[in-house]
Amino acid sequence: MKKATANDLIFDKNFIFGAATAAYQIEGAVAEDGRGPSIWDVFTHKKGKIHNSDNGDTACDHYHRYRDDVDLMTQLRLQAYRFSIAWSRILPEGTGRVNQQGLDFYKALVDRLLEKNIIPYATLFHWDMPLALHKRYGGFLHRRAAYDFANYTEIVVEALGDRIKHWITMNEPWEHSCLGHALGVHAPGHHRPWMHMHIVHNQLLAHGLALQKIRHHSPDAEVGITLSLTPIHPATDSDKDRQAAKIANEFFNFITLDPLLKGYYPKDLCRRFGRFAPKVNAYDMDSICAPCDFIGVNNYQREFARYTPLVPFLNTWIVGGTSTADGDFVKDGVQHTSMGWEVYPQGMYEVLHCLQHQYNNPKVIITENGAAFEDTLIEGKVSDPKRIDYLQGYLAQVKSAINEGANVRGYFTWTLMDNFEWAVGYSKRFGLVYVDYDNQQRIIKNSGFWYRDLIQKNQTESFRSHSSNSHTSAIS
Ligand code: GCO
Repeated sequence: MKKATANDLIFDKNFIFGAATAAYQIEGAVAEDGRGPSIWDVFTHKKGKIHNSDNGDTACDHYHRYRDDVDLMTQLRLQAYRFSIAWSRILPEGTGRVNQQGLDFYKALVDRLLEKNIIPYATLFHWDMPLALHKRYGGFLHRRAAYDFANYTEIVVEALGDRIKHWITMNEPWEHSCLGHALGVHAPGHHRPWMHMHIVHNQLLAHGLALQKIRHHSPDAEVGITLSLTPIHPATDSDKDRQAAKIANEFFNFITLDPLLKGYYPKDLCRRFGRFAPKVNAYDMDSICAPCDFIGVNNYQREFARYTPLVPFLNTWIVGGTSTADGDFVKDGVQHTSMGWEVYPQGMYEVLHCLQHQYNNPKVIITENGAAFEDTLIEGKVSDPKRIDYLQGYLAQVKSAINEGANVRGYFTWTLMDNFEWAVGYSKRFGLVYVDYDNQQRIIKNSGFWYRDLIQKNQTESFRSHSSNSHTSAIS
């Protein structure tokens, strides 16, 4: 494929460039200033759950270093920053008593961002369920979590809604359910695959109820939800594998898109789950599919599906991609990241094309896209050409989709700085900024400088086109 040049990556003047993070992955300070524990605090301290027994106790120490981290964002010329709010910093027991110090931390962070003209995009749930609610009823296993989440949202929006005008309710409900509750490789580490659709449903309900609260308290705010969307291709051309890919797309992608944007769950999927399909009442669906302002898309790779009679409900198995390999390698001429994920920029286009044509072209913000590679710090520098190629390739596909009419308004790379990558701990580095965990030093990688230059070039171009437009109108 022809490589995109910087000129191919000039976007509309209102297009926003940013970077994303999540609370447990960067903050540390897990027992400070009244924060209550979350399921991740417990899970990471269980033996054998996380690579190298890593945990988020300190992470990037962002809780203490947020001022410097915002300065880094300024150096990168970020226009927006997506971060998440830790529910248990605000409500240490998940409900009830409010911890003012938790609110103060996010107020200070947001004030610093606003001072530097960086637009805050706040995610309200990025997988760190308060431990108290997990103990009380299993977190999103129970629909009570949706109501408790809405109350927590109300508290946050009342306190921060004057400063934050962009909200993301949930991050990747499918992954939280599948990885955490079905496969058990993420917190809370449960193995209840039959509950998967219920847990997804409860999170979508949480989104819908939170949306109502935000609309009520902050009518001028924009609200969206972030989904991880991964195109699934058939492993071979056989009819069975094609059918498997169709089911897998329903299972991975349409399971959230359909209810949010069409108001119902994929019928075939519900039939397959039978009595384990969610029991949906009309009120639930009205909340879930109430119009939100944007769909947040996370895309990293594609997957392949193969038919198998051995997997209950779905008769489908995912081959390639994440499940089979680890390490940064080239297979059949195709680069894979150090997560073992195939670099497949066209997948981004496929997702955006699907949203445009099958879902009535909603406004989209790419809320995550990025790659882990084996970065090394040599004489104070990190040269990471593969990450630059990755970002360039994916952004070019975003541009192609926009050229064909897709309604994409912004792009956040995952991630600002290397951080705690869940089950694989600190072994994988996704950042634009390298973190030396021995001394918490931050070093901007070459990809960070590349991204900064791209943002700057976009700003200059839009300034140029803006001034030439106003010139034209002045003489016409
Ligand atoms: C995700 C997560 C991030 C991950 C990233 C890389 O939403 O999956 O939002 O927390 O770190 O996707 O795996």
